[in-house]
Amino acid sequence: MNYKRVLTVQDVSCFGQCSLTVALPILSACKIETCIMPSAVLSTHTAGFKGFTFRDLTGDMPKIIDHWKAEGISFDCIYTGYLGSIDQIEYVKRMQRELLKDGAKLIVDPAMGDNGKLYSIFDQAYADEMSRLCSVADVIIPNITEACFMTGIEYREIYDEAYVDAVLKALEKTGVKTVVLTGIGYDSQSTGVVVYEGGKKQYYKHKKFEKGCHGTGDVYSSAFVGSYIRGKSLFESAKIAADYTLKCIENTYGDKDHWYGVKFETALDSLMDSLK
Ligand code: PXL
Repeated sequence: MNYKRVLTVQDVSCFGQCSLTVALPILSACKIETCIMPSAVLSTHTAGFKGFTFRDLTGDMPKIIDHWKAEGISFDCIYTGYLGSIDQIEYVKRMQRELLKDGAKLIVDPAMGDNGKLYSIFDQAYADEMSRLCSVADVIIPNITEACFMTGIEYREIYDEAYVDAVLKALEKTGVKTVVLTGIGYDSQSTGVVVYEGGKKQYYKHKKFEKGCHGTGDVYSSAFVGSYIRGKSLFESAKIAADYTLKCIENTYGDKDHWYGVKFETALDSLMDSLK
């Protein structure tokens, strides 16, 4: 097996099953060496908890980059998720220039909003900077909310294929190359993922649960990156990640005490099976 090394840049939410506490185990289960650059340390994630702590680690980033450079450490992929500040986006661009091996990939999950709104700590200036990062990435994994904030297209809850085409074209106009657009559904019972590259669009439709679960974006992106870096095609990876995320939701649904995340550990065996 071709053993690959990924660097993932996102926060540590100590409680709440998202970002690094999800990405690290999922990528490891995909048999990928996984290194981390923590963007911030929070006591919990910011969606539903009150009074969470937030320690910004922006200042550590250049020192960690310099040390890795001095040690000759480099990566086959950099995968970014929730970042703590605009300055961190600049550091990710530096990591792309200075820490990626030749031909390695930058995969960006903008991880800044959902359901038509930005997460509490972000604003339009952050979304604009994130858009600039996406334009230099190899693959981006936005949901429709994030795509709208990056393109200026009005967010809609109900839409048709023409609307999604307009969003994809607008992303392309910003310089984006390859898009895995998540949470796209054209009827009330289904949702799915649109994969767009070089003017070609593919759609994987699957079952929709009535209520969304927190943290599924991070679960999806981590499984996508794991599968893609293990050598599966873009579309196959999008499907594998969707099937895995669905299983995680199924295994969590109905447990009212588990509102803050999904029990992603319970479906890791199926993800590993799909990579055999
Ligand atoms: O799942 C995205 C995410 C990651 N990290 C933190 C968050 C969120 C979403 O709210 O608050 C800290």
